[in-house]
Amino acid sequence: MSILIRTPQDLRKAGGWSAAAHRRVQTQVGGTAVSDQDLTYAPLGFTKESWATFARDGILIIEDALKPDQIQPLVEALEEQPRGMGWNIVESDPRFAELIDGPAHVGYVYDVYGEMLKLLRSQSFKREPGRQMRVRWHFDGPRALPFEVFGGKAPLRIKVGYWLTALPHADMGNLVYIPGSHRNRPYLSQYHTHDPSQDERHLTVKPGSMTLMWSGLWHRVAENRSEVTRLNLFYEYGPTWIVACDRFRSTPHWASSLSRTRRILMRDYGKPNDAFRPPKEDVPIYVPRPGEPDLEAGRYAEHVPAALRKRSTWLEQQGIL
Ligand SMILES: O=C(O)CCC(=O)C(=O)O
Repeated sequence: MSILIRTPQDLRKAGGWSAAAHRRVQTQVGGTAVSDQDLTYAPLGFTKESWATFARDGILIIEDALKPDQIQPLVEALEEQPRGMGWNIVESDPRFAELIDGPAHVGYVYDVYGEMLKLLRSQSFKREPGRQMRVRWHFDGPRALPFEVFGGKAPLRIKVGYWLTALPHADMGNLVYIPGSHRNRPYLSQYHTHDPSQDERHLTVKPGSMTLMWSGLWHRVAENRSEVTRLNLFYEYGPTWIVACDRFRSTPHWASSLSRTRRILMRDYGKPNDAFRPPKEDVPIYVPRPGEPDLEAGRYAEHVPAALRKRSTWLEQQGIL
């Protein structure tokens, strides 16, 4: 069955990524014919409205990102994790590796980091009742010279959260955050304490919900006074030139077992300069979505290889950056 898809709106009508985005496509990228094996276009991510909410609040909450039958295998994989907090979990279980390019979220982070996309960290959390496994107020990333100093229009890291157990109310080991605190707020009087803030919100979500968090958002973790263990996963992304914080290198035989897209997103490069200029075999990760404007059309002479050309992100195409 073929579906005629010319624009992202057509794709939405066709049932979104699950129905159409993983269809094989053949296209021209930067003047080079890519008639390649498994090249697809990225699942849809932000709309102008959802970007505006994310930019305003520093957090976007998307319900039902995982279907019910996707939740249980992840719960089982997480329960098998030996520790309360797991790092670089994608290497520890194929059920977690599947999410490196998880179709519910990868379109969002691709909209921001485009062809430079990298998985910076994957983590699992089991926050058990009664355990003092809390985290004080902080924002993610460097403290002495925070990412936001370099420009606040887009985050330099986005943390995707998958919530596998219900968090219907506060004090269940919830993520606690201050909406909008990623904007012009490098200081917080409660920094490095568990003291409440009058502006804080406890994240309450249904299982299967997904969150996107801007790297500069102030957050902490509440005590878990319930009888339920909070189970969730974090997959954090940024551009390739930001260092990963859960690994130096991937295990070679594991990395070589990954699909092309997943292998690229791990960015397990032996040559440091590849972090700035990814090798030509890793370009492109995704081909342009149908109907996506080509801002680079006509800007390069033919001899410039595709891997050395700019390719605008969704944020740039929308005029947001
Ligand atoms: O577990 C959470 O809700 C947040 C954890 C956290 O603060 C962090 O990883 O930076």
